[in-house]
Amino acid sequence: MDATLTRLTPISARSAEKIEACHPCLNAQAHKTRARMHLPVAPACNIGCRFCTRTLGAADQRPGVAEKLVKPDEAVGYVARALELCPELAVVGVAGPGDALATSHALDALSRVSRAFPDLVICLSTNGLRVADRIDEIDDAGVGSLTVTVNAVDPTVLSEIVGWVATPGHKAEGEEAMHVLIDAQLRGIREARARGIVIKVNTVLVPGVNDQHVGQITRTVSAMGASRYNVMPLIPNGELAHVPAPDCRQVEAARAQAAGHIEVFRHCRQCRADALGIVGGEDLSRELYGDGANVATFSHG
Ligand code: CLF
Ligand code: SF4
Repeated sequence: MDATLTRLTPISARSAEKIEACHPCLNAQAHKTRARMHLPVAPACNIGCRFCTRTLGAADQRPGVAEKLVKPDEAVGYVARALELCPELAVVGVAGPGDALATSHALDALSRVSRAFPDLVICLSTNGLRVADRIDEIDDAGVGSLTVTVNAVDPTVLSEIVGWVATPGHKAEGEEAMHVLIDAQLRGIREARARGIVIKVNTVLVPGVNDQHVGQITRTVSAMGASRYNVMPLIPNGELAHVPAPDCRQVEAARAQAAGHIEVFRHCRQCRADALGIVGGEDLSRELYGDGANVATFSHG
């Protein structure tokens, strides 16, 4: 194992090389030794994924669940407590319950955290609709790693996965709306990369819809500047509850399509929106957030 990972040396914010070496969702070695926490601060979303169900419940172990929503001015206190519970903490991220950029909550919270804890990597996971037009705020908040969920780069394919897209003052459906989302995602990836932010793309793999499309997705996002790729098997829910989840063979086939175009991350555990701990290890979220009422939630990692 790389000795630099076991020493848990501080990470200076926004050094792409250091972030890639120390981020548990970007590096298979760091995955074993460094922890991440999610602040469930994003209350709303601006697109309608057909598989998304923001349901009640603290018990489910899947994206889409958190114990409670946290307010931006509570974020620093939660991170301080998380560092006590989990000294391996290296990354503080927002991955839900809604979209991190649909409201101001996530960037407000992360901005406070990056100023209070400059050695922690700041991570943001989003559907990508607002990355390009909020890039200055993202930069100012100290975001070092960004995940954009790109489920298709073809509007026809995407319209089977996403029902609607809302831009300020306008909510649209159909392929034209999907084109708006894809265009925003690709511009966002390009602009974030230009700011030195490390970019991972997630795809929710929907059998029979985008499982033959992964090569095209990864070719496209890699050309825009993404450096990591993660296949997230569909958890059948909502309008796509009737679609069976992909099996291991289908997930591996998707990863194989991606492999020639981008580095593939293989250790994702489809975290909750309030996860805390080493990925795959003990989840400490109940110790951190366990005092609140349940609310409708979702996340996309
Ligand atoms: Fe969280 Fe996502 Fe940042 Fe990681 S999770 S916002 S990039 S710090 Fe990681 Fe969890 Fe998989 Fe996400 S294992 S769901 S890939
Ligand atoms: Fe929004 Fe994420 Fe749910 Fe899609 S999965 S509707 S982006 S919260």
